[in-house]
Amino acid sequence: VVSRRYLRLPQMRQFLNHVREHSPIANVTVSSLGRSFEGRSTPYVLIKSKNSKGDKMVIIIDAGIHSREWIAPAMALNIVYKLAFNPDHDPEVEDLLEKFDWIIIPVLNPDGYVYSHLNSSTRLWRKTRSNAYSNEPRCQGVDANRNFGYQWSDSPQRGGSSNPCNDNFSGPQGFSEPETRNLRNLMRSLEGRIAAYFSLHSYGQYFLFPWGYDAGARLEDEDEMMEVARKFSDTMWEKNLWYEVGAAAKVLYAAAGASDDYARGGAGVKYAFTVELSPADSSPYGFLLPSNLISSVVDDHWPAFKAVALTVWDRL
Ligand code: 0X9
Ligand code: ZN
Repeated sequence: VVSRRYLRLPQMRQFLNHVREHSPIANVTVSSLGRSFEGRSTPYVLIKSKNSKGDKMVIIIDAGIHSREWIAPAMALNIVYKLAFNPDHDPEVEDLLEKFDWIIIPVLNPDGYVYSHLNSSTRLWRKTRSNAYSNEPRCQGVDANRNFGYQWSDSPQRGGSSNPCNDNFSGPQGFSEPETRNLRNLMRSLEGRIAAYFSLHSYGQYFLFPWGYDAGARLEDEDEMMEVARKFSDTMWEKNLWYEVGAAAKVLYAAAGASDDYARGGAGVKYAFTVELSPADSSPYGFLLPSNLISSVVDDHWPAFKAVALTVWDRL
């Protein structure tokens, strides 16, 4: 693994620069998607196979939309590591680099991530750190996963809120926040090239696809999405980890303005998923997954991501 601890943002940036300079098998670029509310750059990594030319279909993986879900950025960084260094000498990695270009955004909400590392009283911060809608410190921030502009709604029935003090505050309108616009702009720039999108969250062990905005909305290709999703849960089950799969609003709860719905409905990405990583719902750890478990989470989950990517390739 990259680290047996949860990295802070500056350490992550260092790691990404290291990867850029030293990957033996891939051309790695590290750029910024744009700035956050507090002005931080949002690094993303583009990984292309060294022995291939031209633009391919892209797989996008993001994490850290919610700052307290630390295992998600850790998983994303380790995916960068697996792809750029292939430490296990895995022929599937070579294959996946031939098939796709990979874009990984380890922390889409850098302000929140930094804040959740500040001290133990801010550890469970979920939102961004915008102070545009309230002067009260405890009411800062927008829930970035309620702020994407597809079927955006701030109604509580759809998992949102118009109250800045609420943890699910949707913002005043879709894409009011720089953090969500940063991902939107990337997806726009790759129009037609995005084969799959994975948004990493925690916790509960759910592998979800759209729609999430309303439990009554059904994808016309839900059966196909279910087949692809089962690749993930079947592969996890080989590690004795149980994942529940299905449409987000049905399996979990309705939540409008999430990134998966925007990817599918706004950016036209067929295979758009939200992954609620470990621990399981029943675990007492919740968001506070001990760092000594990072390496097993990474090694347990990587095969399932590979399996879904390969299935997506077969179906393109
Ligand atoms: O509520 C969320 O944003 C996600 N769960 S979390 O516990 N990580 O906050 C689930 C989002 C699922 N996708 C949609 N509802 N579209
Ligand atoms: Zn989340």
